[in-house]
This record gives sequence, structure tokens and C-alpha cells, in this order.
Amino acid sequence: MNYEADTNMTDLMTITRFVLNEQSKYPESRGDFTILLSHVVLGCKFVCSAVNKAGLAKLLGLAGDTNVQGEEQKKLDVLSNEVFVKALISSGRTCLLVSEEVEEAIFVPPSHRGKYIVVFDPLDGSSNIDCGVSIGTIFGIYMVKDETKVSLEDALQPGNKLLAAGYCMYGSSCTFVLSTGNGVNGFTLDPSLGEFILTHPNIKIPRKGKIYSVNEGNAKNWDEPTTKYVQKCKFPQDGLPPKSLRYIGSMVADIHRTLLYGGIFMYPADIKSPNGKLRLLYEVFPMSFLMEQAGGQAFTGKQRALDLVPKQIHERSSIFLGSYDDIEQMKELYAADGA
Ligand code: FDP
Repeated sequence: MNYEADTNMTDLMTITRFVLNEQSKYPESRGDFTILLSHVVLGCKFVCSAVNKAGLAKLLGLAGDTNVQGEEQKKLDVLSNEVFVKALISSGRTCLLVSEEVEEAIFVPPSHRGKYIVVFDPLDGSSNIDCGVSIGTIFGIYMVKDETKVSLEDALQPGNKLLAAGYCMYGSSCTFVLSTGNGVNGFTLDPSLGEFILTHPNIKIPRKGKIYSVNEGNAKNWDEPTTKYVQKCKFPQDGLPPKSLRYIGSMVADIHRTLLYGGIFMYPADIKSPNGKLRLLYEVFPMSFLMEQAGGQAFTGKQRALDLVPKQIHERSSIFLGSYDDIEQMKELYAADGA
């Protein structure tokens, strides 16, 4: 089968065709993953459409507001969560779900159970919704250990056990980035076809980047290595020009730029937030998986991010993600600091 996207766009590599191609490499595969992924994609298409017409449909505003009919309005993140939960359960391929929006893990009713666990943030970067800045969905997929005994432990697997991870960015275009452990590929939604088409095959992050990305408003609380790193970005001593600062404050958009252009994205621990801000299961792990698959690195300040073993489903972790050499430099600073 042909894996290349056709530049004349007459031989379209849709995401379904792409995943079926991947699946054909595993003769024992029964297509369950392809079915699961098609439900994730459906959720993303729905959220994309809802985000695009959010202003028109009066989807903006606080959950709990009432509209003119006196019905309670659903905020976009609440709505997105509902759509994903329903799509994933109805796929018949999941047994356990962890959503950023739901405090407890969701055990899928036995009648609909399958072997996959999905951890996800249905609408990440929600503080950017009301001003139209890019936001996204992030997800990771694991396999249950024993289908007959699904337990919370199954959701607490380290990132190195992920089977697949990805995100969908709702920006000037709708972009779906996926890794099934065999590189990273990007697909763009063609709204006229309603299909994601392979537009960014085999994404590789540049070995070294010219951009650093961090919320500098937290600088007074940073630790020594982070402070030194950012100082080096601004006042390099090696004769190179200073790095540019880019920070959208929407993880999907900041990571998407980092994957394509290179550089470093950081959400470090600080005095106020000793574990950083970002959530391990459905932000740090999926993005770390994608970074490594694209040739970059993901480091917590202490260790490889994917080797962390979660203790709680909503726990947080500090994270440095990006180009191989840039993360290497950060690791050296932590090593020198005795971390
Ligand atoms: P948000 O609070 O808008 O939902 O974890 C959520 C997140 O956005 C990430 O998408 C983003 O990278 C980060 O928080 C931004 O945090 P700061 O506002 O503290 O910089």
C-alpha cells in the first residue's frame, strides 16, 4: 500500500486509511484500535465544529449560565467532555477512562467493555477559549492488563506503557497529530470532506531550536537550573544569538510549534507549585510520548518523564519538552545543581 500523501491531492491518505495501513503490519490485529481511533477522531471533529461556532452558538460563558429558553448552557469544556466520554464508551473498545473534567476514573459498563484505557483532556487551554486562541484535545491510550479485572491501577501505568498518544489542535486549521509508537504523523481536517488528511508525514523535531517557551511570570519562584537556563537563552555566552520567547499558554499550541520548529517548552516546578502545573496522565505523558517519537526528549528535572509511575489519576509533574540538544542542556544544569 502507498504510505505517501499525494502532492496533487488525488490519492488522499485519510487518517483511517493510514491507521488501517499501520494495522496491516500486525496480522493478529482485529481492527479494535482502528475502531477506537475513529471514535476519538469523531470527538475531535465535533469539538472542532463547536469551537468554530462557539461565539455564534453562545457556547461561551460559564457553565451554569442559562440561555433565553431558561435551559442551562454548557461551557465548551463541559460539552467536549460529554462528547468524548459518550464516543469512547459507545466505541465498545474501552474499559476505563480518565478525563481532566471528571474527578473519578470512569469504569465503562460491562456491556460496552473493550481492552483499551483512554486518558484525555477534552479541551486543554480553556483559559484561551473566550479570546479565540488555539486550544486542543490531548489523549493517551493504554491496554488493560487483564480484561476480566479492570481496576484503577490500570490507569496508573507509566508513560512508557502508552500504546498511542496524540492531540488535536483547534486553530486556524484543525490538526490531528498521532503516534502509535512508530513515529509522529500530522493530519489536517479538510472541512469540505470532513476527513483528516495526512499533511505532515513523519514529523521530526529539529535537533536544536531557537525558541524557548515558558510562563516567565513565575520566574521569581523558579529553581536555580530553570533560572540559569532562561538566562542563557537571553544572554548566551557561546557566541550564538539569543533565543526567541514564544508562549501561547495553551499546551497543545505551544507543543505543536515546538514539534515543528524545535526549541524547548517548560512548565517547571516552583516554590508555589512543587509539582508544576501540568497533569501527568493526560498532558505530560502524551506530549512526552510524541516528543520522543519525533526525536526529542521529555525530562521532569529529575528523570525521563515517561518513566514516572503515577500514584493518582490527576497528579501533576514539572516538565521540559523539546529538541534533543536543548533538553540535554537542561539536564546538564540539573545534574550540576545536584538534582
Ligand atoms: P489552561 O490553564 O488555560 O487550561 O493545563 C492547562 C493549561 O492551560 C495548558 O494548556 C497551558 O500550557 C498551561 O495551563 C498554561 O498555564 P499558565 O497560565 O500558568 O501559564
